Amino acid sequence: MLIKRPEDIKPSEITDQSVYKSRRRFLATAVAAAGMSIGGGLFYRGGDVHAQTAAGKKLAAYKGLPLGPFSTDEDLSDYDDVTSYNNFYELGTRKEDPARNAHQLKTSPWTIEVSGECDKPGTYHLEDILDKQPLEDRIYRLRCVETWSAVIPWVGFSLGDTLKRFQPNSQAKYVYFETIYDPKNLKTQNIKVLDWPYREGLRIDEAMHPLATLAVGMYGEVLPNQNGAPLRLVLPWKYGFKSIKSIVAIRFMREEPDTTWNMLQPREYGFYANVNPGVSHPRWSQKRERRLGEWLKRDTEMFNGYGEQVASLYSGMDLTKFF
Ligand SMILES: Nc1nc2c(c(=O)[nH]1)N[C@H]1C(S)=C(S)[C@@H](COP(=O)(O)O)O[C@H]1N2
Ligand SMILES: [Mo]
Repeated sequence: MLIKRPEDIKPSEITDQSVYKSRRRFLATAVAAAGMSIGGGLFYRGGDVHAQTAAGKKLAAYKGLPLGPFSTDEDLSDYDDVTSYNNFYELGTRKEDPARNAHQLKTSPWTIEVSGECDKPGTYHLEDILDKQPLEDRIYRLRCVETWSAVIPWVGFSLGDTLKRFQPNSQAKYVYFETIYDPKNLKTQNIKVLDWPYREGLRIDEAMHPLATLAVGMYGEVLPNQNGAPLRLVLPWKYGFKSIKSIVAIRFMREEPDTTWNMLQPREYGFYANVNPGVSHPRWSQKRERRLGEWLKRDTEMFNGYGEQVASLYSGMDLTKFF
């Protein structure tokens, strides 16, 4: 498969997103005129945005994908909000920094170093991984620990199926991920705001869950750099910090790996980080959340609303202890 990276896309080709947005604006205006309310993202379903583009126009990178498992039909968050309000400390620590510094991240070429308890370790090109994985539109919620949330149509594929290709052995109880370390270009990595590189981990059964996603795009397009290009995790039942961006290394491990936020503040951020309105962050309640683009807060759901799918992973565990 030929992967379209942002720098390969000519300006004349970047039409889909603007068509998508202007169409939404048009419909929003029409509905407002009719005296009704409207939510975001009523019009994006499994790639049909692209069917709406004018004939002959270049289509976005990822179109007409099947809808992935457990996708929500809630209103989508606005593309502009999702790409301008980010946590990505490699590109700066304020929410507006990652969009502004996005150019600091060089996403081509991109390789992923696979190591540890597996039979097929090695250096894999991103293209090679993508060649083997059927892409889907996976419309999942993302809930940040700072109590904002979003509904995003990710373009992604199964983390578990990808990991199986590397043939983890019976010692592989955990899997560890690492983000790019490139202080020459990623200027914030010259400051010790955290112990670079950013790192995350999962228990192997969590990683094998069908909701666990590797994403390469969103809204039918290649991932913008500020959202974790070219390859990131999406774990919709966990707080956002588990969804590590711009992954360059995967390691199968026997022991629970170190994880960035747990290393920084173990009292505040646990290894599991499952969305749980019943367990407060020491400095704030986790009971409510604000959807990007909305004013009123809404109640946060256990496991971010994915309890039916994932609760069994944690049966018998005290989730106030393993937070
Ligand atoms: N490498 C890396 N990954 C990261 C982060 C980061 O700072 N660096 N921030 C995390 C946090 S706290 C959140 S809430 C999500 C935000 O993803 P988004 O910007 O696409 O909404 O990315 C996560 N992944
Ligand atoms: Mo977060």
